[in-house]
Amino acid sequence: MTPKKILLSVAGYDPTSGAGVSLDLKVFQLLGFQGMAALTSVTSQNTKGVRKVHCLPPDLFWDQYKALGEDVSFSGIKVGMVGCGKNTEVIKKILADNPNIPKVVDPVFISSSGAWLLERESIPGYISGIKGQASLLTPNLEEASMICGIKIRNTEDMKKAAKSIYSLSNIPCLIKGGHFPKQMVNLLYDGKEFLSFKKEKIDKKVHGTGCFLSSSLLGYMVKGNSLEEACLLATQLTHKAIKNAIQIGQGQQIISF
Ligand code: PXL
Repeated sequence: MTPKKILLSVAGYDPTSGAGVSLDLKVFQLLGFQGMAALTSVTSQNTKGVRKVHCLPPDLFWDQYKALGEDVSFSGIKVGMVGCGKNTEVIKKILADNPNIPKVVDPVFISSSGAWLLERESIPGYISGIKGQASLLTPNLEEASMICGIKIRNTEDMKKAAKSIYSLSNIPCLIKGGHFPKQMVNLLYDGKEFLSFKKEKIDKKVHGTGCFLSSSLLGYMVKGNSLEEACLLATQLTHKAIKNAIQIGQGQQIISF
């Protein structure tokens, strides 16, 4: 049997496994990859919300990555929750250390329950620090506004924001429009043109949809799909996973597949 390709998740731990590294690893497995992870941070939370965020020391975070990297080679990297400003330096080093593989950065700043997963003041330095170092950025509407300062109310605003984020980061950008009231539009800007990926809106409060989308995007890119194809396939798979989401606790539903 040929060995499976290895994908690395660089993200935080969510004990519900509805988001964060443990969700990423399940998505990697679903798409036929071997998953590994370097943990940035640990949260305490349940389906009702995040209670605590603990950032791991940058040297421990870096050492997890180094130990794996000295032993195996990665075919792709997904970056999710960073946890704190100090760890953005380590993210920069990890991305720069892997120039030739697909890398998806999900700029996770705030949980749906309102907890900061990266301090607001660290956001501009994080985005400028990873300039040109990833294949795709996947902010939601709120995160996109935090990066570029543009308030997004419609698809025209989304286009302005995507262009602005591209000029700040030099990285193609897929803005996730799942949080629009009526429609679900993911908008891709690759520095040249816009492409939109639409689905009917599912009326459910589901945790972890952003993690699911970004890790499946990485999987589809590593399988050899173009950015456009990967966005289409990952939007469809995420839609299916949201449809299958289950009520497991007393708060938000979690993705199930
Ligand atoms: O969905 C964003 C997210 C990502 N990663 C971890 C999280 C959360 C939200 O709570 O806890 C670890």
